[in-house]
Amino acid sequence: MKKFLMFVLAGTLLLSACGAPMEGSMEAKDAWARTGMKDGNSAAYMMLANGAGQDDELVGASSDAANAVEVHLSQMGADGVMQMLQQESVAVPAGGMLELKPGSYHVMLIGLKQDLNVGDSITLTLHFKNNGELTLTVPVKDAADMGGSGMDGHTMP
Ligand SMILES: [Cu+2]
Repeated sequence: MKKFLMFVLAGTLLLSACGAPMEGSMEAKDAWARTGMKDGNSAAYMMLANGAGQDDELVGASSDAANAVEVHLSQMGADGVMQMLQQESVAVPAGGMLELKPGSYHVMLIGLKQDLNVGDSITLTLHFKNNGELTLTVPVKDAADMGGSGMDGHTMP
């Protein structure tokens, strides 16, 4: 019986080793989220680097910090008003990067369950088509400290 257990354990270890990606995987860098008020909205930004050997897509996100989490793209509408369009999927090519930043792609946190103040952090899970999930601890920062106060995308370096 003991021998059988050892065998199962060894098999599990082997399996998890083989399940690891061979050429790295999806990484998120410099993640931060905007301050916000309970019942209001916030947005999270980061740089995604696809170190895996295949193209991937960001297909959604989830967090228990908000009632709903969506992937959005901000862009200037024909009427000169900034619009946010929900994205079903955003490509992250193999060996490439996807930058989520003010005025562009972002993870929208809709209906915050509590105030987000500078120094807080939230847990955010990104869902990918091929690389599964990536769970991040995202610090809350003042957008003004991050080089831009608005969503216009021209004030970020
Ligand atoms: Cu948005």
